[in-house]
Amino acid sequence: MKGFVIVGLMLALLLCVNGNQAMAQAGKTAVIVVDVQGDFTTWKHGSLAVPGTDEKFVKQVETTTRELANKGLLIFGTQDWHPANHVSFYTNHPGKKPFDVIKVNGKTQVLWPPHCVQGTENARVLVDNNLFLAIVKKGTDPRYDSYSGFQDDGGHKTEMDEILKRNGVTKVIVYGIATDYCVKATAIDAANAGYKVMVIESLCRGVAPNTSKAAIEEMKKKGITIVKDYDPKLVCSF
Ligand code: VGL
Ligand code: ZN
Repeated sequence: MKGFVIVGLMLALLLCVNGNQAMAQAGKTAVIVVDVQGDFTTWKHGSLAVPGTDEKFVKQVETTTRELANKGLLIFGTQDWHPANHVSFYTNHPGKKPFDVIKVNGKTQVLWPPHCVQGTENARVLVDNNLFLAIVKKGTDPRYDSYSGFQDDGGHKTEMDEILKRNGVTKVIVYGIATDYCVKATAIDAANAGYKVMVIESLCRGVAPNTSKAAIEEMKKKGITIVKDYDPKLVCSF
């Protein structure tokens, strides 16, 4: 009896150390690193720099992502990738200022400084691109914003869900920029699509403290697990 227990524990440990795909529970765990791009960072003096996004933060994201990749988790990224005439840029709305909120076709739209313009230096993903199985681009339609890595405001889906399913993923760990916009939208869409979701708070940064706090609460209400820090044990039991 004791022997069985010990063997069982060792097997569980082995499976965990070996990363993905435990025995009975089918389904793998993936990571979605959200929009860690130059324009969202103070490090690269981005046009929409989010507080607390210095080089140290980005390196911390990269180090943890590499560790998770080494455990066998599948790593995905999202990349905000706007055409120059994108609806979310205040410069495309005469008379408007950055962070003004307007209605476009009945939808609320925050107007941002131009950012993550396709093929510009600060649209780059700053985390080692070789870590990613795929980087999913979003916000490519000039007419619609897309905080979520799964779909835009027009309801057009990215390839994210398809790729996750193709890889047998049932659980996702989400972190990146910004807590109150793209991290929130991506985590909630993942939960709505049926994935089990965990968000690592210390690997996220938000545009503003109040909206970030509200975002954490909203995600919790959706059944998303919020953890403060990355801890290998938490990932094992997830
Ligand atoms: C984002 C505002 C505009 C984000 C993207 O990545 O959170 N925020 N576009
Ligand atoms: Zn954007």
